[in-house]
Amino acid sequence: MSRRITFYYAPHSRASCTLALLETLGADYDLHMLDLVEGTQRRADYLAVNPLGKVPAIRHGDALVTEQVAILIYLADLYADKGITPAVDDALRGPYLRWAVFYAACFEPAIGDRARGVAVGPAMSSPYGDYDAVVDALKAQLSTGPYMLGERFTAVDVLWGTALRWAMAFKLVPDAPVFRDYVERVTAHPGIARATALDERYAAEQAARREAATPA
Ligand SMILES: N[C@@H](CCC(=O)N[C@@H](CS)C(=O)NCC(=O)O)C(=O)O
Repeated sequence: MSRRITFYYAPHSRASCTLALLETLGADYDLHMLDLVEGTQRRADYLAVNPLGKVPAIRHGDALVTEQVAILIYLADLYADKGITPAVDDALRGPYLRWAVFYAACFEPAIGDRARGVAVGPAMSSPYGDYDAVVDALKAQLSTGPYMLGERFTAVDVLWGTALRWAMAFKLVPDAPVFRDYVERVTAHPGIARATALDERYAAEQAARREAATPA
C-alpha cells in the first residue's frame, strides 16, 4: 500500500508539529491547507474530516486520523524504517508511548488550565495532579537527556521539542535551562528546521492572500 497521505494543515498551529514529523521522516504527503483566521476549518467539507474543526488530521487510504499524538504514533509506525519509533518489543516502546500520551493527557490540560486561570481544585481530582507536578516530572525526564528517552532521538522529541518551543514563547513553562537546551537541540534537527521555515513561509503566504483579498 502506498504511504502517501493527505495532510490537513494550518500554519502556526498544532499541525506544525505534524509538519515537522513529516519532514523528519521524509514522508510523501499532499498538503490540504486550511486558514484558521478565515475559518475554513469550520466549513462543512472540513467538518466532514474532523467534526471538531481542528487541525491536524491525516488521511491514509481509508484511515482518517485526528489528534496530533495519534497522528504522530501512526506516522512514525508507518515509516518505521526511518528508525524514530521504538518497535513493539523494544524496551523503549513503553516509555515512548508514556511520553507521547503524557503530552495530551497531562501537559496540555495543565498548561491550558493555567493559561485560562482555571481553579483546578485538589490534585487528587485532577487528571494531571497539579501544574508543578507535571513540570517537575518533565524536567526530571529531560535532565536524563540528551533526548526524552535518553540517547535515542525518537518521534516524541519532535512532539516535545516543537511544543516546548511554543510553550516557552508563551511563558506557559518556566524559562529553565533544561527546557531551553532541549528545545535548541531538538529543533536544530534538519527535518524540524526545514518544517519551521516552511511553516513561516505558509503563514506569510496566507497572510498576504488575506491582505490581497481585503477590499481597500
Ligand atoms: N486535541 C487536538 C487539538 C487540536 C487543536 O486545538 N487545533 C487548533 C489549532 S492549534 C485548531 O484547529 N483550532 C481551530 C478551531 O478550533 O477553529 C489535537 O491534539 O490534535
